[in-house]
Parts: sequence; C-alpha cells; structure tokens
Amino acid sequence: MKKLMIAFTSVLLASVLLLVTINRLNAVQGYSGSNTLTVFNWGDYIDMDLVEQFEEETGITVIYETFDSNEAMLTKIQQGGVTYDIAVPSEYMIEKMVEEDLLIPLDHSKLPNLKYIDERFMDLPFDEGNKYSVPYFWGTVGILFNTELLPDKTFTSWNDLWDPELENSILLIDGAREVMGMGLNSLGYSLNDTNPDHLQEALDKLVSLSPNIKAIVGDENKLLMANNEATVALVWSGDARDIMWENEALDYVVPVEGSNLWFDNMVIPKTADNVEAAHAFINYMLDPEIAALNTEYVGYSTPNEAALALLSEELAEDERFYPPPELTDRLEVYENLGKEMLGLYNELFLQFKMLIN
Ligand code: N2P
Repeated sequence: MKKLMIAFTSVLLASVLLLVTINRLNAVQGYSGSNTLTVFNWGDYIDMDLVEQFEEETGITVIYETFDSNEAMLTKIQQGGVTYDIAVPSEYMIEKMVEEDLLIPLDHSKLPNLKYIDERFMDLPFDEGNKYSVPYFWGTVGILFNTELLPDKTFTSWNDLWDPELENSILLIDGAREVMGMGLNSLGYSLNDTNPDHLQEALDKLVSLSPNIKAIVGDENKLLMANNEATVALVWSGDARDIMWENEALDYVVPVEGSNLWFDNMVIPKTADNVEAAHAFINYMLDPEIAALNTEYVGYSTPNEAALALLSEELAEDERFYPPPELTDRLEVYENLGKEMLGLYNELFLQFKMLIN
C-alpha cells in the first residue's frame, strides 16, 4: 500500500511539473511571437485600461511603445529593429510611408466596426479608400493660455505671441512641422510653403520669438501648464482639452491666420509580426463604447460618429475641440512635401532648437 501511495504521489508530482512547464512555455511563446502585439503610438494617447481589457478579452499580450513626433516614429520603423504591428502616424506621414512601401494594406473584412467612422473622415486624399489607414483621432494646433495669470492678454493671432511682455513664458511642441508652420502662418504663408526664402523668413521670425520661449517640450507641457509653471503653449487641441480639465484658468484658441488640421490614423507597418492581432486591435479601438471611453480619457476629438453620440454634450459640442466647417475650412492639412523639403523643414527647426535648448 505504501509503495502504491509513493507511486501515485510521484505521478501526481510529475503531472503538476509538466503542467507548470507547459504554462511557462506558453507565456514565453506569447512574448516571442504569435500571441504578442506591439503597438507604437504617440505619448499619452490611449487609455491603458482599454489595452488591458483587450489583453484580457483576446489573450493577446500587448507591448506598448510611444513616440513624440511623426519623424521620430518614421525613423524607428525604417530601422526595422522592432516588430511594430500598429503605428499611428498623421496624414502626411501616411502618404510618405505608402510611398516608401512601409505599410501593409488593410483587410476591411476584418474591420466591421469601420462603419462607425463619420464619412467626413473616410477616404481622405492622403489614403483614398482607406487602403492603409483607419481614423483614430483628429484635431487642430493652437494656443493654450492662462486667463488668470495673463488677465489683460488676448490671443487671436499668432503674432500675439511676439508680445515682449511674454518673455520666457511660451512652451513649444517639439515638432518641425508645427513650429515652422507657426512661423509661416504668422507671416501669412501656407504651412505647406516650399519656397526656401519663405522658410528662411519663417526661421528668422521664430528666432525673434526666442526671448519669449521658455522651452521646447514633449508631453511635459501638460504638467507645466496644469501647475501654472508656464502661461502660454503651442499645443495640439486634445492636449489642450486634457490640461483644461486639470486647470480651469486655461483656454484654447486657433489663431485667425489659420493653422493645422490633422488626422492621426492607425496603420499596420511592414515591420508587423502579427497582422491578425493588429486587425483585431484596430477593430476593438473602433468599437463605439471603447472609442468613447478612449476619447473621454485622452481628450482628443473622435472621428467615430457612434462614439461621439455616447459622449456628454459638454464634450461633443465644444467648438474649440469639435470645430465647425467654417473654422476647419480655413485650416490646412500638412502635405507630404517630399524628402528634400521635409529635410529642409527639419534642418531649419533644428537650427532654431539649438538656439533655445
Ligand atoms: C498626443 C499627441 C497627439 C498628436 N500626446 C497629434 N498628432
């Protein structure tokens, strides 16, 4: 009997060990391939609880990485060292990535929730037929300012930023198109201008703004503005929305000369290792309830019509963040200006940055 007990216990122990080993192997396998999804997104641009929920629902492990400019994102994808399954570039960058053959065409049969996107945001010139990209968020670029700390200032024009009283006050986005675009717009030029003389003029104009610049920053701008450590910032609209929830003294305006209207879309880069899971993730993010929760969390404007209907009126009807066509009509979408021109924008911006930081 004792022998029988020992034999039985040994078999039981061996089975438990085997099970543990199989589980371990599965976990490791998850990280090395088929059950892993690598998402590459802008900083502060998703509700991580929703990512966790996706993992729970699908058993897919999400590896999440962030970037803070289209240019930085492109470099990482071109290097090809990481198997990014999803990226979220803006329109002009999508066009460039298609040109460089860096994207995989989407299988629309795996994206039934695409029907919830407002048709205004579908089939745009940078990706006709949405062959490669699906709308994620959209917005504008404008000025965020503190009405309590600057009670006598009004901000309607880009040129209001050149006021000598704003010495060492302004935060700028760390983006070549945004900052050069502001310089160009302040001179009455298009933010897609390709005349090198105009670009040089824009740089000179930016240089004359340098005494007023406090810093060129990434997502730290939120904390600095929320804590009254800076009074003015060049920002993307959704970041403004998010910071204004924290600090009620702040307001956001899109200057009269015009500005940028942008669209960030989800794409599957050629670096992808799990195209199936990438489609599942995109479709999940398009679900109206998920998109609504994500919108409430990040503050950006959703292109998802069904999600918008689930949001509070206060959020969905705020024209600062859901600007009417009269406003969007006078805004410009960045164009893909070609390698050389984008190189010049980057180079001039770098010259300016070196003066500031
Ligand atoms: C989020 C950045 C949004 C980028 N922090 C706008 N294209």
